[in-house]
Amino acid sequence: MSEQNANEPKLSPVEGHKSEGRFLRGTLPEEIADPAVEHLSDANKSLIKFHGSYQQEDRDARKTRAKPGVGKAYMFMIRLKLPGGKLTADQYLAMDDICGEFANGTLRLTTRQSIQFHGVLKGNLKATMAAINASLVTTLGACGDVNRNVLSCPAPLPDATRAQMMADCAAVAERLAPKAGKQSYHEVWLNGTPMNFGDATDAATVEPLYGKTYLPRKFKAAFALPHDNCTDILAQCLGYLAITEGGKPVGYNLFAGGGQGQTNSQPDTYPLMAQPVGFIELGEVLPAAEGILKLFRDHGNRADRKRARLKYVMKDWGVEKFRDVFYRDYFAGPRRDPREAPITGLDLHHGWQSMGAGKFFLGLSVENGRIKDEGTLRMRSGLRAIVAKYKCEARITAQQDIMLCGFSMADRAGVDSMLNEYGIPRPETLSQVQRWSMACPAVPTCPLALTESERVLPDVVKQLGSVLTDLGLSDELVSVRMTGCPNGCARPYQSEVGIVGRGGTNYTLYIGGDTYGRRLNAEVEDRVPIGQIVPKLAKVFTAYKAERTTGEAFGDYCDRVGLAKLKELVGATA
Ligand code: SRM
Ligand code: SF4
Repeated sequence: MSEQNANEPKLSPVEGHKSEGRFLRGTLPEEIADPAVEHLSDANKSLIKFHGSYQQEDRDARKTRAKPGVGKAYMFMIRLKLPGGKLTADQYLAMDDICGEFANGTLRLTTRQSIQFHGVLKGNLKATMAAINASLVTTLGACGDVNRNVLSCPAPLPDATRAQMMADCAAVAERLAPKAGKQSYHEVWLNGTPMNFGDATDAATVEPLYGKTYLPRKFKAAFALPHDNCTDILAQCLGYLAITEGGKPVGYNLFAGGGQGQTNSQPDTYPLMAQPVGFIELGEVLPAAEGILKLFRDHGNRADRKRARLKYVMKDWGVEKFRDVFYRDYFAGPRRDPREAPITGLDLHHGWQSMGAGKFFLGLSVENGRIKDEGTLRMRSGLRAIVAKYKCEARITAQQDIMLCGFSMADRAGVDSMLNEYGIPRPETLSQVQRWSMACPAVPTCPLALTESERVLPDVVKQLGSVLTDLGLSDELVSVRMTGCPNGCARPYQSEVGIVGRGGTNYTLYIGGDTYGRRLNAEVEDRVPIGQIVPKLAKVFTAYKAERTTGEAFGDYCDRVGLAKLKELVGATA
């Protein structure tokens, strides 16, 4: 166990798993190889997350497996680490193969520009990891108490700022990746040479940023543009907002301390928006990333995992102290005030758009990020066929959507006809509310889910779409995000409508965020039965239609009229 002063709060058990885990190895090779081990020990369950995998169970199977002697249907989720959400055509096709061979036949695009495989059996874990790595994609650090997938606007538009952001995104991902942990990863999954780190090893030499106990909790970073906040940077631990002069990138406004998750039973947990720290020049991107990460490593809470995020360091210290400590102890460059650069937009990057030089990309809306074949909508087969035929690059957005990139003008008609053949809707044919909606996976895979999310949001969105059409509001941009618990994986606290699982079929209703991710919404009513969500929202939209000022967005209207009026409109019971 790591050494601890008697006056300090007791460390969380996960700190023990990390410090004794020999740089993420634990006894994973042994437990994974042993067919008699049906599920992992607690320590290995913690450590496997750093390798990009979670042990889960099929919650749908609980009823049929309730008989004595029949255990849980254990399975694993695997998450890729894909900085900026980029995949070559061959990598995309390999991931499609893998989901068919080893997982549940679906690819799940995530809110952090990645892909998850669900339903991988323990006996197939190694083969799945090997197949992923054979495509030169890793899963190391996709989960766990390290820097997670780094986000950047994936749109291949012909502008120097996005290209700079993508390069900086890759550089930050590489710099903040585990080093000794990478050797464990190789040993566990790829039959690499067993590590030889004795207890006397200087942790800071082999794992220079993290040491042997890594971070107190996960760490998240993203790049965005002021006119296109498609990565929701204010929800991140670390955000880089691009600053340009004369159309050229010159640096970034640095933000820190954003995050969404909260816990019902713990009122000192809440979503927070990231705060501006200062302006950095382009050459300071990596020192700034390291500095913020080390500040978190040293000052984050290692006793209470519910309060272990960087956002609570920011909240508890206040932004002035945070800046003082960062510039004094963690950043060698000059202290500069943030530049004036308000966030003014968020682009979903849907439809056909020019990449310049005669090339085009196509942004498609993927409902809740789930690429599957169901009925006449054969999204998985269709995307596969298009990628195989045109060898186009795939890019995943932080809004759970996908772009296919690199077509010529002559290719476009053929691609459009393949979309028709496979029943894949063009985004412009979908309702605005569907395009702007997201849901987390929740049941049946997520062990933390209190309610359904991904499987019920389509119906809610359909009903809401009809209400908006009847009110003549179908062209308005309204973001609706649903999660199966308050952890906030679909970032529901900064959308115009947030629907958060409470238990059974009841949800907490949040209203009044902003389509561009600049403001938190507010809790309007708790424990709303799912069937009442749309009727309650209809009342607010009716009032919005009657009372909005010219050009006023729905979220801005709700923010202006205030919580008391919103509660009255929905008939909140408490
Ligand atoms: Fe998340 C835990 C899914 C983005 C906050 N998240 C989980 C787990 C792994 C459940 C678990 O711990 O056992 C979920 C797996 C469900 C499943 O069956 O797949 C899960 N989170 C997801 C994804 C797949 C949701 C999605 O619809 O895409 C996203 C994967 C992103 C990725 O590729 O890396 C995902 N999670 C987020 C985000 C959004 C973001 O990062 O921009 C958040 C809110 C931002 C934040 O971190 O504050 C988020 N996830 C959480 C939390 C709350 C953490 C906290 O501070 O309290 C948990 C719970 C935890 O870590 O203990 C969690
Ligand atoms: Fe699971 Fe909750 Fe995240 Fe949804 S929000 S995936 S239910 S942890």
